Amino acid sequence: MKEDYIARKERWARKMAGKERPQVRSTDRLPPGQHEVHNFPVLDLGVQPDVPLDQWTLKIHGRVENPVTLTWKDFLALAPFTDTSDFHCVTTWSQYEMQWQGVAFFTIAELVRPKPEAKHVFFKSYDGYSTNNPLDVCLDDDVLIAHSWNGKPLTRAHGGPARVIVPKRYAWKGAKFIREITFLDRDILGFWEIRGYSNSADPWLEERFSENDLRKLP
Ligand SMILES: Nc1nc2c(c(=O)[nH]1)N[C@H]1C(S)=C(S)[C@@H](COP(=O)(O)O)O[C@H]1N2
Ligand SMILES: [Mo]
Repeated sequence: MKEDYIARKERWARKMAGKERPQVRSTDRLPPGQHEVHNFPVLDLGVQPDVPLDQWTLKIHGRVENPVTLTWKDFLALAPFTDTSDFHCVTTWSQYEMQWQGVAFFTIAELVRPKPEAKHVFFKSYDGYSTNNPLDVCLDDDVLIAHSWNGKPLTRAHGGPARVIVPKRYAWKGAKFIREITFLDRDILGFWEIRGYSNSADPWLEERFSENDLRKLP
């Protein structure tokens, strides 16, 4: 795990320095069962919480050496990160070339310093939503907490003030309206994960529903 962390950190450092070569994209970049859209649909639980920036905080805690509660000003003072990735919603739409600006998850990890037993991350949002990911998934060099999309501040509909983006997972694994990030030594399922959606959620493996879910049976 230690060596793995160092390898990830090196990749992240190269990316932060702008030295990472652009990803090689396959000509067939659409995951199975998806179709391409250009209109960035909105998906939520019917609530788009209004969080004024002077009241916004992001609490980051759990199995870490240095728990923090960031204000909006603190958040913007962290190293800026920009990345372009494709976005895949489990309801079958995908949108390519989404440019996100914000703070790399790796920067957050460096700030709070996960303890050795931290293996999982739980995300909670201002609308009551939650989701979970393994720590190694979060430490990929394209995962970030975004405050802007295609050069403009995130709208409330799209999860502003800030949202998590995990490009290699279905989009429900990225919490909009992010409020709290907890590092854990065990896995806790989030909002959709306890309602029958896959816990691993890899679009290339078409992991939409959990293995025990009846909807997967013929
Ligand atoms: N807080 C919160 N985050 C969320 C959701 C939500 O309902 N609430 N929906 C998820 C789902 S299913 C998807 S596809 C994306 C949608 O993001 P968008 O509305 O910007 O397209 O956000 C994810 N994150
Ligand atoms: Mo979704």
